[in-house]
Amino acid sequence: MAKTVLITGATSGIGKACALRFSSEGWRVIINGRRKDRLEELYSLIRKKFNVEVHILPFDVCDKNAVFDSVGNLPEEWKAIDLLVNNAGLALGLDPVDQADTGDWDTMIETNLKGLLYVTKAVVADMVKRKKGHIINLGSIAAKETYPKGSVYCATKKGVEAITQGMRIDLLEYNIKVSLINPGATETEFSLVRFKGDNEKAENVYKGYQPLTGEDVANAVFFAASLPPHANINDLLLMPTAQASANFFHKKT
Ligand code: NDP
Ligand code: 8X3
Repeated sequence: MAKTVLITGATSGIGKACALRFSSEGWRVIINGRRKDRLEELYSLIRKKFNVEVHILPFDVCDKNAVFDSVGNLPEEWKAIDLLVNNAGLALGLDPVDQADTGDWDTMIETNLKGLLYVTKAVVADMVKRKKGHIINLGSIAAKETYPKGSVYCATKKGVEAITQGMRIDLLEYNIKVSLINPGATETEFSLVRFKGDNEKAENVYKGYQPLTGEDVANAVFFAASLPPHANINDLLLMPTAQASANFFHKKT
């Protein structure tokens, strides 16, 4: 029987690459995001390329009722989820605390922390019953090091790290694995979202060196999901070779 993965934030970047990677390996995939048109495109692409089962589950992870309704009302054949990839997330703005937009803070905290918690609670209930499952959370180098002008985004990822550790302890008795994958700079729509559509600023983030791709991160997520039942990746930091830490890059000028 093919395994089933639910991936949040599969309309772009790392989440989309995960959906393609898992489906290429024969997994059944449940794809989430707010942009339904993109989910429909991805649905068609996966069906055409890999001919595996796909289920579209559009919801905003911040909308508690939508999360619990969507997951609670999954069709019977999609209810048993083997793996949850908590990937939906974002940074908004790159500003010192005295100048940052409080609305940006709210959205990052709502999405990266509360959204991840709602989806986990909705999905884990069935894993607990079945005493089986795996949750992979997307952290970041930002969970390991706070960088200038990024305090709240970094705090949310530090929070994801703490939540991951807590979940691992709480879910231990139910045989549920909990992993954290922390990428460094990865070229996706992340910076375009952070800089609110400013293409030039977004492109500058990845100039002069080779960043990770969504596929690089999806490979790490798939590796974590592929270990035998007795082994778990607790915490993995995956960086571009040209990035030594949050702030040290070897860039060609
Ligand atoms: P993208 O912007 O390319 O993708 C983000 C995804 O999250 C989109 O599919 C978006 O879908 C989804 N998303 C955002 N908000 C919500 C929401 N409220 N409800 C549901 N889905 C949502 O960025 P990445 O692929 O780079 O980011 C994926 C994860 O990886 C994030 O958690 C990010 O913090 C983390 N990360 C990224 C790094 C990078 O350098 N790119 C490095 C380290 C970690 P939609 O808009 O359709 O809802
Ligand atoms: C995204 C990468 O370096 O902007 O988590 O925090 S970074």
